[in-house]
Amino acid sequence: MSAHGGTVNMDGTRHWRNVVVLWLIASVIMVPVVIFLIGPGLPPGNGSVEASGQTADNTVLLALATPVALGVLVYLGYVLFAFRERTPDVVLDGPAIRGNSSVQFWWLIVTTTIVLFLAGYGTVRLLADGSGGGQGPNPIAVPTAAAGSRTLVVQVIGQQWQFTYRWPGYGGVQTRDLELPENSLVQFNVTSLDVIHSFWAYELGVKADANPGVNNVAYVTTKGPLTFQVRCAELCGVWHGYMFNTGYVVSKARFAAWIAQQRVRFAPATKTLPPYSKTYFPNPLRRAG
Ligand SMILES: [Cu+2]
Repeated sequence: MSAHGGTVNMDGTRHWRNVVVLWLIASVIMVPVVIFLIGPGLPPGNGSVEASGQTADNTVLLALATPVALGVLVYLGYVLFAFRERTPDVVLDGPAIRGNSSVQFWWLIVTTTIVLFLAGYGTVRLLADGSGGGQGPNPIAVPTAAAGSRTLVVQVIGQQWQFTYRWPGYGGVQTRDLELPENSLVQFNVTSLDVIHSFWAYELGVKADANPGVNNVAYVTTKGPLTFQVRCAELCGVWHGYMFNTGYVVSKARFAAWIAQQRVRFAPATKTLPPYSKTYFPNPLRRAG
């Protein structure tokens, strides 16, 4: 034992220094690999402004987690190697990590700092430009562009077992498919007619619960043309797995032609629909009232 708080072992090797140096080398190599090689491939991709933000957040989280994981792996690998049994029946033990007040102090400082930073980072990012999640009927994280009149409102209606889409800005027509114009701010108003569903437009970075009697608002800002998958992300009954659509982000001209065509096609059905509303109640109490 040395007098330097266990930094030099009985064999004279500076184990802590070795572990730290190995950890730094591994981190300097792997963090750029994560940021520049793995990060761009992380979900959900760059299909919308919100999706890009989520991919950036996933990259930040993975880049932060990498040195933490490497610290564990390097430490484990080092002790397995340095304190292996060289001579039969002679075990050279390393300095004890348990009860080491210096390790305990830095453990608390480092873990507390990381957790508090992540709590702050997550809060700030959740409040940034809509973030793609459902925010309930009164969103607090409204994209700055939403103040203008150019927000496209699309109502997403979940029911066992399909999504339909209602367009209050286009005569209240209800469609079976979802097409959106490129480079546009879209406000999804998500609700359900029966049980709890979840509207998950993966490549758009949007996921919002569809609850009966609730209007759940989620924003997305589309980029260029895109094919995206819509799936129900809440187990909603026997045909839950069948509840999906393929959606498209298209040019503004193509969107205008598509929605005009839908209005004509579904005109007879539109006449029989209840007026557009934030929620629809097949609810006996509401009917009785
Ligand atoms: Cu469902």
